[in-house]
Amino acid sequence: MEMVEKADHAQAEMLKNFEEKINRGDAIEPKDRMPDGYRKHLIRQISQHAHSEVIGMQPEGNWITRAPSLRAKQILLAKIQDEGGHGLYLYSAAETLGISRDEMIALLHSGKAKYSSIFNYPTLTWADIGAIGWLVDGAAIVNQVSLQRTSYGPYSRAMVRICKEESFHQRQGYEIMAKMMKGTIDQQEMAQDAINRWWWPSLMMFGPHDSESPRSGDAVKWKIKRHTNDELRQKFIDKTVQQAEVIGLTIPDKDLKCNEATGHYDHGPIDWDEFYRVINGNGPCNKQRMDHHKKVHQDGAWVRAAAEAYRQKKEKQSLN
Ligand code: BYC
Repeated sequence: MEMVEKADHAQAEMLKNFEEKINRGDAIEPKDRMPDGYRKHLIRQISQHAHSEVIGMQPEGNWITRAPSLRAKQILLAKIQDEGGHGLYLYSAAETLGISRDEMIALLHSGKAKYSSIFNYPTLTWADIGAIGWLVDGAAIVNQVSLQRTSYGPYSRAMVRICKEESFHQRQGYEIMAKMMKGTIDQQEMAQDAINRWWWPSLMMFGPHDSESPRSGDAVKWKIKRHTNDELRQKFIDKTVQQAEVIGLTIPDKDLKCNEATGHYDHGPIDWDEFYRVINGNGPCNKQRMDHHKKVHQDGAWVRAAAEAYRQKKEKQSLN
């Protein structure tokens, strides 16, 4: 009985210290004691974020061989390489919480871990590469700037670097769209078609409305999320509508209008049936994305085995 009481007391003390830290706005670091729910919440979110970065390389990789100039190809290659790097920082941040890379990949392959809905749509034309950079990276920046102040130290620090690279990505996408809008009628139509297809899925990247978001309660309480899904979506809409106007693109939402009372753009309804279809594995490219990831992971097994053999050899040498 006494031992149970002692354990309860220690648990209550840990919770009190943790909550005080969160309330003061201090970062939680890997060696700090933290509630199990906080650890699990972060493992889920950070690993899903990492998977999104890596799976996101697929739709863009599809256009490396078809980029319209050497300059465009170099920029696209650099961008895709950055996304791979973001995945690696994020897997490392998640590993500090006590899960291994292998476990995270196994959860992805079994369908238990999600990745961003946006990467289950196909890239049909070069303008889609512009739309991804401008809208998808644009949406990612809005979310990630907010996450720079997330309460978990390693996640917050990874975000600082990632945001710097994402702003270059957003600009390269906007440049592609701006260039096409100054081009031929066919190019302008291609750019408009891309925004017609990518606009609504980009809004879905922020997740369900706050009233339908089961994870938000804990995330806000623990300061993992510093802004809610709807707040960030609104921020993205407000800044993107103006960018579209500057280059002559039309946002495909007939209900979109500036609300003078709030100072924000009101928008039409989002198709949440489509969102849930996609996150439950039935989007246009879910199967293709997962099949490709599994194949490449399997094909790369020899690289992981060689790296491990090299590590063991070095360890042995250092002991001699
Ligand atoms: N897609 O309670 P909610 C990039 C899930 S990559 C799929 O609101 P939460 C880039 C959610 O996981 C950008 N699933 O959850 C890369 C939950 O399901 P589980 C990726 C989604 O976590 C390459 C359920 O729906 N960014 O930038 O509070 C090239 C209920 O949702 C989505 C991040 O990952 C979605 N869109 O909020 C270019 C940012 N939305 O897990 C660009 C970090 C919701 O309970 N993540 N779900 O089974 C976050 O900020 C938050 O996790 C979310 C969702 C805002 C995404």
